[in-house]
Amino acid sequence: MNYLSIKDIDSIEDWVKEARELKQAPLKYKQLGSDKTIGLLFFNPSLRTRLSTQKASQQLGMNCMVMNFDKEGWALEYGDGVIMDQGKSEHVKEAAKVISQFCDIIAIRAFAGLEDKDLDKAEVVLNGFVKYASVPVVNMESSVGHPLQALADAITLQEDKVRLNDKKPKVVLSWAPHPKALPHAVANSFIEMMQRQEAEFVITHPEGYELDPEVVGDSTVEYDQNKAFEGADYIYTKNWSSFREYGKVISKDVSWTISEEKMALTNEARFMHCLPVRRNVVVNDAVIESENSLVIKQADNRTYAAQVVLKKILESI
Ligand code: AN0
Ligand code: CP
Repeated sequence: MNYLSIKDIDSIEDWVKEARELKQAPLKYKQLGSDKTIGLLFFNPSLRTRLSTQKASQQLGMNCMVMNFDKEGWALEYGDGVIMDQGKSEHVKEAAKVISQFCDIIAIRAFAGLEDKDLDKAEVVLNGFVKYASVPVVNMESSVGHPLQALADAITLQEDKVRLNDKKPKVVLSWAPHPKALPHAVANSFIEMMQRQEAEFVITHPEGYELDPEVVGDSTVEYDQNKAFEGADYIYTKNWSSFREYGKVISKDVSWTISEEKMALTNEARFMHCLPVRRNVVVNDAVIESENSLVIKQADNRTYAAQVVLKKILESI
């Protein structure tokens, strides 16, 4: 069993329930992973994913090895039949097989390059490992998805929404400005997760920031951020670069920054963000520091999202 996208979850409701049970008793399955090893391979930086996945594996009794592949590993080739006389020292065909001998599970972080849409959609790194590894693979944010984040977000929403007394929540995914071009992965997986929730779900962004139509499907898109925020119970904020003008920053419009004035348009909405976040660019200090900010809880739930995923994989091997 691999965990590559939200599609690998058979029942989000059941997984969230199980994650919340693990949160109550994190060491209950300490025997399950004894004598098993997970290898976390990072091709990009991380704080939360790295520490929460490590912690989750340890709470399941596993050994955990972490490798910053971009800095410590050989530069990998992924193409078939390539004459490797340039910068790449090793092929994923060997690397994945070798790592599979040391690890019972391989987890990979490899962001989108944001230069070539087709290359990113092909998930060259993640799928290279899936193809040539002989052990299960976990996605710790790939070119097009961040399913551990979206599962943690589902847990956070489930915990918080009790305050709404069974009212169907209005959840808004809002683009916000950012100086650098960022990937679509977090937004994509959040959308895929929300499409499977009982909620009124609205995506809002400036014109030109439409996400992959294959992901958005028939989800509602509202170009007027103020209108989208009306009556919202949750504002989930994320910057992403343009998908159409692939990887480009086409607007840094600060009127999209999440401010107290914007939050005042909502139904006392809770503010959510996956972190890391640039303060006073994406969200103002007052909003992220307010009592309605869930960002620290979201990060905490990353441990239990990872733990339920690893538990299910361990049970399958
Ligand atoms: C990354 C992104 O937007 O995909 C990771 C988020 C979890 N963020 C940055 O690069 C700032
Ligand atoms: N949210 C998240 O994945 O954070 P890191 O990039 O710090 O792991």
